[in-house]
Amino acid sequence: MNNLTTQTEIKNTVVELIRADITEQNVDAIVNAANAHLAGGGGVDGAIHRRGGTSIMQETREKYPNGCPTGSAVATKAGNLPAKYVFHAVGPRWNNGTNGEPEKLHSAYKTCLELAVKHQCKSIAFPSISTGVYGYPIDQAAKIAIQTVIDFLNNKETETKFTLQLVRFCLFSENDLNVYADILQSQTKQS
Ligand code: AR6
Repeated sequence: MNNLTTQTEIKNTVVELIRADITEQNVDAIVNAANAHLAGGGGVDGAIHRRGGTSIMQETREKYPNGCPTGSAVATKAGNLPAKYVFHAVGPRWNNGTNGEPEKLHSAYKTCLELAVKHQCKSIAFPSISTGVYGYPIDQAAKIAIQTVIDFLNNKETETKFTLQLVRFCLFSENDLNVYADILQSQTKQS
């Protein structure tokens, strides 16, 4: 696993899609698909806490005892992982799509991008938030994920503060990778 499929550049920042385990990524920040209690769980969340060690959970308990609202994200250090930071993003649980899911998913991705700039990150890796346990349909979630990144990069304001050189999506299955690749291709053609 780890086959690079698609890479494009938006205003000097590379956006790429790979099939990979996010816990192995040597980037400044990786994003966790967490829950609002920051209580740990399965999927990416389980993998990050297993490989990152207990210091990550200790830090979330100390700094964010009330958890994190859906649609937002909070930062911790990354323990034993190669990354420097973990941004714990809380995506929405799919519930027909008529309960604010698109806005919440958009805002979870956007908050992570803002945290990356705030922490002066050069690189960030995202999993496909909400499309596992939370059941968000992959094609709809991928459109929001990719469009949020494209808009954020196109709208960046001060060049001097903007450190991000790489935004990577780590997809866990070939199907997810193909869905993201089709959407990245069509959305960068339009923009
Ligand atoms: N690297 C990259 N992607 C992964 C990895 C990994 N190591 N492991 C799983 N995926 P999910 P959600 C993919 O369920 O839907 C947890 O219990 C997975 O195949 O991790 O946002 C939390 O505590 C899927 O495509 O996150 C929450 O309670 C994607 O990551 C809840 O699940 C997201 O699946 C959050 O659910």
